[in-house]
Amino acid sequence: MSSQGCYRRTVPVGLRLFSYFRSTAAWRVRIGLAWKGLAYATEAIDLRTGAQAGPAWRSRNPQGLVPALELADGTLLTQSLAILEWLEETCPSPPMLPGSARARAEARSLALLVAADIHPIQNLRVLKRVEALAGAGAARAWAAGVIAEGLAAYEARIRASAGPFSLGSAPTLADICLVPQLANARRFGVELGPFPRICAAEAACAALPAFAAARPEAQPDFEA
Ligand SMILES: N[C@@H](CCC(=O)N[C@@H](CS)C(=O)NCC(=O)O)C(=O)O
Repeated sequence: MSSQGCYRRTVPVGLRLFSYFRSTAAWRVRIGLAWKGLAYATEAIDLRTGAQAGPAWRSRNPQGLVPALELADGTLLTQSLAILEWLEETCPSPPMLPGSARARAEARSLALLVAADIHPIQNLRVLKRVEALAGAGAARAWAAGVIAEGLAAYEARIRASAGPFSLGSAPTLADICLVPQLANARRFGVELGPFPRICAAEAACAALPAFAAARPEAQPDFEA
């Protein structure tokens, strides 16, 4: 874990993260920022009130989603994985990606398993549509089902790799996507017993200050 980060070396001052404490995509970016030791301001977009869909936020991000990271020059970066890759390129140390091209592909593949194949089909707007079509119970069952199916694949992918993290002795982009997704798994009642390697990776991450700082409970907009 970086104690000094590279804030003064390569990244301009004035980073502002548009976030929501419970957003798992924003949580990924919060881990990345903390991992790099970067200071930033938080601007909350309250998903419970629908602020993400209002004209004020959509005029900044037409997708109506969080997170977004505003740079000092006013540029707004969107999409959590794009933001994390920007952080990695502009602030390479400490790394979020492994040293070899093959290992980087594995880390990105696991990150995408979560961020592209699990999360988008259980996010708020999708669950609202499932609920409108089939009721609240169906939305919860839908979320639990797609998360459990995705985590089963993730568990199988990392079972043979040395721990304690998803891909060995250091956390990567894969863990940065995995940890927030597990909060959603618990929220929707997914049984995590069948995923011992995933739980071990989560426990290893929880011991790191960057992961602790990014938890929803540690955010300025947190509400129980
Ligand atoms: N692919 C996007 C996903 C962003 C996303 O779905 N964000 C959720 C919160 S985790 C959101 O803003 N949901 C609002 C909605 O669905 O209306 C990313 O990785 O940044």
